[in-house]
Amino acid sequence: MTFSELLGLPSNHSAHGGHVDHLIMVVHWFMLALFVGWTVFFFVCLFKFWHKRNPKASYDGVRSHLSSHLEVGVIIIEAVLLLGFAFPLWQTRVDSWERVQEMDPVRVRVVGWQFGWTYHYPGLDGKFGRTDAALISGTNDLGIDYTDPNALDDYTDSTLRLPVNRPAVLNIGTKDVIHNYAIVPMRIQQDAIPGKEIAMWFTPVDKIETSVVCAQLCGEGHANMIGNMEVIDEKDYDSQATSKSEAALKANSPSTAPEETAAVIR
Ligand SMILES: [Cu+2]
Repeated sequence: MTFSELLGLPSNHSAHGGHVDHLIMVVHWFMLALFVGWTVFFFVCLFKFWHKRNPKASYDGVRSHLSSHLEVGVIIIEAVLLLGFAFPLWQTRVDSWERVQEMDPVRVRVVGWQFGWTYHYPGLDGKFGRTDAALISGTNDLGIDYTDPNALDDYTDSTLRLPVNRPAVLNIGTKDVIHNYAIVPMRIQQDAIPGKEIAMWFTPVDKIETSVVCAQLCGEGHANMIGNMEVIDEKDYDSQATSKSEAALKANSPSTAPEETAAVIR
C-alpha cells in the first residue's frame, strides 16, 4: 500500500502529480513526528508535575532550554519543507508555462455555473471565439459571439475530453459565483473567479474516465457539481474534435444557415 492510498487519495494520473504526492507525504510524516513528540511531552508533564510530587507550587518555572531547542528544530524542519520542497515545486509549475506553450497544448475554457461545468473548445482553428455575458441565452449558455469568425467552429460540451500524454491548458472561469475547479486524480485545482479567466495546466499520462468536482462551497447545489472527464487516445481525440468542429462550423456559418445563426445570436 502506498502512502497516498493510506491517506485515501485517489491514484495520480498526471505527469506532475508524483511531486505533489511526495510533498503531501513529507508533510504527513512531519505531522506524525510532531504528534508523537507532543504526546510524549504531554505525558512527561502529567508525570513530572503531578500534584502529589509537587505539593507546593514552584515559582521558578522551567529552567532548562530544551523547549527552546525543540522549537528551533521545528522551525528548521518547517523551513526545509517550505524552501526545499514547496517553493521548488511551485517554481517548476510557474516556470513551465513558457515551455508548455511550445508543446502545442490542448486548450479548453472551463466555465463554472450554479451548479455544473461547461467546456468551450476552440475548434480546429485553435482560437476561442469572443464571449459576452450579454449574449447568454437558452441556446447559447456561454454567450459565444457568433459574429466573431473565430467562434464559428467553436463547440461546447458537458464532458472534458483530453488526449493522453499531451499538455492541457484549461482556462478556468465562472458565469456566476466563485467556484473551484478540481481534478483530484490530476492533482490540480484552481479557483474560478467571476470576471477572470485563470489558466492551469497539466499532462494526463493515463487513459482514464474520471470525475471533476467543485472544491469551493458555492450554494445549495455545490455537491452536484461533479462532472465527467475522459482521457483518450490522441487519434480518437483528434477525430472527435474534427467532427465536432466541422459540425459547429456548418451550423454557425452565416452562409449555410442564416436563420439559425440569427436565432443563436439573438
Ligand atoms: Cu461550485
